[in-house]
Amino acid sequence: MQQLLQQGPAYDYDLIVIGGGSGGLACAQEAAVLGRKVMVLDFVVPSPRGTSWGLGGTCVNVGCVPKKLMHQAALLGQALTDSRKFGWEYSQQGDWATMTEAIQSHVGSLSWGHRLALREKAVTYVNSYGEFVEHHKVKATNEKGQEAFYTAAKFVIATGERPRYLGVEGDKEHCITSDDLFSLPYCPGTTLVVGASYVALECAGILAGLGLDVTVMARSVLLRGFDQEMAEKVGASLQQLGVRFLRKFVPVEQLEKGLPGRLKVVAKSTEGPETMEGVYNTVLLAIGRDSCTKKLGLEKIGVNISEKTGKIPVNDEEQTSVPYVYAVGDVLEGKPQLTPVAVQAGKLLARRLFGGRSEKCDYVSVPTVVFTPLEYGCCGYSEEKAGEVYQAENLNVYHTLFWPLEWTVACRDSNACYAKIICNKLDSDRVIGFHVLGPNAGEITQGFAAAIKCGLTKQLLDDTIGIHPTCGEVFTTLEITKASGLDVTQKGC
Ligand code: FAD
Ligand code: NA7
Repeated sequence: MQQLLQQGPAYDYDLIVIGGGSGGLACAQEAAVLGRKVMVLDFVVPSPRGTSWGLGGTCVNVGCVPKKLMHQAALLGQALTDSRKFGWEYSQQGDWATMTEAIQSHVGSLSWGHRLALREKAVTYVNSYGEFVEHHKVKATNEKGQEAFYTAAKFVIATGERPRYLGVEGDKEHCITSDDLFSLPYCPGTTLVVGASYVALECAGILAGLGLDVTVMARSVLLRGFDQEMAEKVGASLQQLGVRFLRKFVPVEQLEKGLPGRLKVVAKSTEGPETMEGVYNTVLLAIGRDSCTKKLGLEKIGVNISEKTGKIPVNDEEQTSVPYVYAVGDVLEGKPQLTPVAVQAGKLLARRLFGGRSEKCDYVSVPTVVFTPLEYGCCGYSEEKAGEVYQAENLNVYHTLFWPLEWTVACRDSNACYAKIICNKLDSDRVIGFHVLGPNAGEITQGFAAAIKCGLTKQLLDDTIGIHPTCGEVFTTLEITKASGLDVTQKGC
């Protein structure tokens, strides 16, 4: 009896993870490796258009993975154009169905791989929707509406987010979101992308890169939260690709279906009474994502969520307001919403809970990339934010436009690519912001992010010998500060 009391009540599992995406799977698998009895509940509510997918969450099924593969398809199209200058002769007909089938086949194999990995690690996977019904107890409802109940000592919420809709008549019926795009069974044709988030601009870039007629409707700035000088350059690079921008407009009226596959959109200016109309084959909404926290029964056990954002505030150990309930990934309030962040947080959480470790997830200076055809990579502060935190007079901003060697023969724009670092004069010119717009910016930024974590300064960059001829080497020879006002344009074709 004494022993039973010390052990506490017997639960079905040591840990139940709700949500089998990037964060949830990382946490569940690590806990299982550490010898714990673990269950994962994962359930995908189909999109209003009926799109659904398997285990693995957003990244694998409707996010990073299919997005990057379509980005690659768009880059290959551009490479074909360039290749003519290098003597290749090809016809340039892309086929939407072949592309999506190939991408979905890879996505399916990754999702299946996640199922196998859970089985190998003896994690119980249940394809059901989870919600708390009382302390330490969840109800799991499967596709057929059958219910089961499970208890656990600890819980991790990793339910992610889903795309938001406009709330105008006909939007759910007629519009698609990124949840639908990557497996769309037909070519979307002339497309209106609503929103100016990274998801919006990436989707616009992919479709334009694939040769479609694309318009972006942005109600205010591009890429809110990112460095605005870079955001405008990303916009300019999309315009060069043929993307049209309708700035400061929002769709306000009914999206009515005209002839088959033709949607009429009425939009209103955000600055005056002006309205405009357009007809598109496809309207893709990328106006933000809502956290999947509202139907989790959190109120039944007292887990606080932010009323405004629906997100879950946690302490620096990812613990919610209820001590035995933790949260990781996109549902977290105020944390970067990226797969590697969710994975790192999930893994470290399991190690702290069950492995006697103490390392916490470091959410500072997380690098990220916007995968528009001309990629934009960044790490650390935007110029605006650095100015707010350190005051503009305490910053040295080094910058240059650059012309990738690969672009010279192809005669591409000599002033589209841009490199910028923001350094703190009061701290040995330490690099506190890193920004690059150019080919393979993701690959470039990853390496410099490690250097920034090690305390990179301008002097260390100057002391680094470049790799020639690369785009990344531009950061080892930066000489011109913005304050000097010197010309950074490059001579082109
Ligand atoms: P998710 O991966 O979203 O997983 C949550 C899972 O929980 C889902 O399977 C969901 O169906 C399930 N679920 C929800 N509620 C319940 C419930 N009650 N019961 C059971 N299951 C439930 N990040 C990058 O790092 N790089 C990129 O290039 C990138 N590109 C992106 C592109 C797009 C279009 C989008 C939308 C996102 C992209 N992201 C990218 C972000 C990345 O996908 C997310 O940060 C990441 O998937 C978050 O992981 P998560 O575990 O929090 O949630
Ligand atoms: P964000 O970063 O929240 O951006 C939302 C964008 O959509 C932004 O440009 C908004 O403009 C715009 N928006 C929002 N509501 C509307 C309406 N009603 N009409 C027109 N435009 C609108 O969302 P993301 O799509 O990037 O998703 C965030 C997460 O997705 C990310 O962190 C990853 O996890 C994946 P605004 O700037 O507010 O004027």
